[in-house]
This record gives sequence, C-alpha cells and structure tokens, in this order.
Amino acid sequence: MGGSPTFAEPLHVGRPNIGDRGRFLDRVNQMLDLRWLTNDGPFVQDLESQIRGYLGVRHCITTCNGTVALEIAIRALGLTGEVIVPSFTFVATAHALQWQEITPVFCDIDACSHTLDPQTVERMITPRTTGILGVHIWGGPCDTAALSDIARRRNLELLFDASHAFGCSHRNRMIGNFGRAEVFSFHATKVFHTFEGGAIVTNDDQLAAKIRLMKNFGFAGYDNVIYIGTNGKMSEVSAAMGLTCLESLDDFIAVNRSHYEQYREELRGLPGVRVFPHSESEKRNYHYMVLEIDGEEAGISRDLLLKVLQGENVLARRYFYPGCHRMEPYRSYFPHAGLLLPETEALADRVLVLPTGTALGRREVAEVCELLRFCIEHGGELTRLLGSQAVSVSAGGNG
Ligand code: T4K
Repeated sequence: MGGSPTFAEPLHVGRPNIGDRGRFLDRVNQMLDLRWLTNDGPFVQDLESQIRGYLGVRHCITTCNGTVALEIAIRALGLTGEVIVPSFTFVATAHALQWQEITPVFCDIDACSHTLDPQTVERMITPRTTGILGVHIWGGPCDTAALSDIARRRNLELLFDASHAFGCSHRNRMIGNFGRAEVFSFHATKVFHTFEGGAIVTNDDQLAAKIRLMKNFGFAGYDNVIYIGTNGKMSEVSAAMGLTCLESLDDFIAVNRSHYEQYREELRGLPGVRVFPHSESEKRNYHYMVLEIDGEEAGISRDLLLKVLQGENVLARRYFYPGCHRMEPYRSYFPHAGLLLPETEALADRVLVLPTGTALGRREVAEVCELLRFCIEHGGELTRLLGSQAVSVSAGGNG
C-alpha cells in the first residue's frame, strides 16, 4: 500500500540448499583433474550406491531430471492407452504421459492427504487403462496398500512420482520401495538436489536393466545398441552436488522441521488457516510448508492473502494451481474434466505454500507469521482496499 515491503529481499518458497561448499569444490576439482565429466562417471556411481543404501532399494538409476526419469519409467513399464493420475500435481507428471501419447486420466484426490483417492481410481478404470501413476504430494505417501491392491486385481502397472518424497518413509520403509518403481526429482529447489537431476529406483532387476539401457541410448557396450533409448544421463558435476547434499541432508531436514514446527505453533488458532500436517510417526523431509486457507472463515481470500504477501516480498505460491486439467493442452482435450474433480478444484483454491528451507531463519518465519496474522485480523479492510485487484505472477518461477 505504498510503504516499503517487510522484506528488502524476496523470500522464495524454496531457495536451494547448498551444503558444504568446500567439499563440493573439492569434488569439482577432482572431476576436472580426472577429466571425466559425464557418462556413468565415479561420482554418479558413488551417488547411486549411496542412494541405494539410504533408501534400502536394489537399484537406483540417476537421470538428468525428474521429468525424463518419469518418461523413461513410463516407457520401460510399457504403459500405453490411458494412465490414471492426479490432476493435483506439478504438470510434469501429466506431461510425461502425454509426451508419449498416453492419455492422462485425471482422478480426484482425498481432501486430507491430497493424494489419489483409491475408490475414485477404481471408478476411472476402462479397458484402455494400463497403469496408475500416484504422486506422494508434499512428501506424504499415497495409500500404497489400496493402490497396490487395485493394480493387482485389475492387472495394472503401479508407478509412483516420489519427486517430493526423498527422505520420507511409509510403513517404516523408505519411499522408493513401493509400486514397480518410484521416481525422484533432484531439482535445485528440492530438499536433496543435484542442480538438475532425478532418479528411478526399483527392486525389480529386469526393469532396472531396461531403464539403464533406455537412459543411455540403448547402448549395451561400445557400438552395440540393443534397445530404443534417449539421453537421460546425470552429469558428474550434478552427482558431485548430490554427494555433497547427501552429507548435509539430515541438517537440511532438521531446519525444515524446525520451521514447520514454528509455523504450526505461531499460526495456531488463526481462523481459516489449516497447516498441512506431517506424520509424527514416519520420516518426513518437511520440504513444503503448506497451508489451506478457507477464505470465508479467514475473512480474506487465499488470492488476496497471496497478493499482500507478494507485496511484502514473501513470494508464497499457489502450488499446483489451477490443476493440470485446467492447463493446456488438457483443458482443451478434456473440457469437462472438472466435473469429476471437485476435491482437486476446491484444494487448488485453498493451498498456499510458504517459504522455508536453509535460506530462512527463525526471525523470517516469525515475520511471515506476523504478516499472516495481520492480514487475517484486517481481512475486511484489505478486501475493501485491494480486493478487486488481480494476483500477479511472482518473478523467477515456472509460472
Ligand atoms: N513431479 C512432481 C510432483 C514435481 O513436483 C516435479 C518438479 C516434477 C515431477 C519434475 O521434476 P524436474 O523435471 O523438475 O526434476 C519448481 C521446480 O522447478 C520443479 O522442479 C518442481 N517440481 C516444482 C514443484 O517447483 P517452480 O514453478 O516453483 O519454479 P522455480 O523452480 O523456477 O523456482 C521456485 C523458486 O525458487 C523461485 O521463486 C526462485 C527460487 N529459486 C529457484 C531456482 C531454480 C532459487 O532461488 N534458485 C534457483 O536456482 O517449479
């Protein structure tokens, strides 16, 4: 409203974690000395081995990003026709299917867990369905038992997009051990990252061998291509960052957890604000700080709240607004999809993701909470003053 913003510098949702800079630079020097920069080099092999140990899985195949990892996993599983997927996810989940001319059939979610609702999944199955692609949103697992049961009974493949769930567990096993395979994103903004990167993990030996071929043009040794493939390789510099981040992962998670607990404490009792709860009994990475805003109860709409936060340089986000089914090309392909997605649409209108991570301190978290409290206490006035103005898109993100 004309004054200077609360924060002089923008507060992003997820600034990258860096870890021990010295350790990373040492690795970069080793890499340069060795002149081995990509193609299954020593850092990639070490990273894959450490991830296998960390997750307790038989195979880890690193990739250049999470989207390509999804594309390869989908292809390696032989998915065709239709695949059931949530609309409430980052658009890459749907694109990885459509890119291969597989129809993403958008399915509604459970309002509490924000993940696929198994009963609805069952209703979306047609003779063309070949698989289910569940997403462990915010690091919280899908109902893996119910989805496995459906997949087994209906003879479908089950794949998980675990992009948000590195370091999380479910039923006392690390995520990475469910379905036929699971896919991680190691994008710079993730709790564990490799600048750009991803991985497919599986306990299936044959599937792993196929995926390894596919991510490297189908090469089974020099001059010998035995399968159609792509270039999905992770570079050595990315793996060097991964090894460095892995050494500090517990610290990153501890910071996220402390921010989550502080937010939960300081926002307690604010009308219309629900903090998405993380399990107390399982491992969580606390990577996404998710609120659900009930505009009626809060006395201010989620979008106006976002606008005010942005004005104060708090670049909160509406992940995953408006839902894949309301983005192109899906909006044109399936103009009536929303009729079957009431929970997805309601959630897309409520979610507000707040800044967290190692770039933030307790003071910043306290000030963001103070701002939210102020906005809700003065919701009526803010709505009168600013209510008619549209939400602008914050700088620097994908959308
Ligand atoms: N499946 C799911 C469920 C996913 O969430 C994702 C990725 C994928 C699949 C695909 O995986 P990848 O192919 O990406 O590996 C971000 C990420 O770009 C995206 O990886 C992630 N999901 C998604 C949830 O979030 P945006 O739209 O938030 O924009 P971004 O990454 O440009 O920036 C977020 C904020 O962080 C910005 O405001 C600025 C700040 N930032 C960003 C970068 C890259 C920095 O401070 N430094 C940086 O280096 O998508």
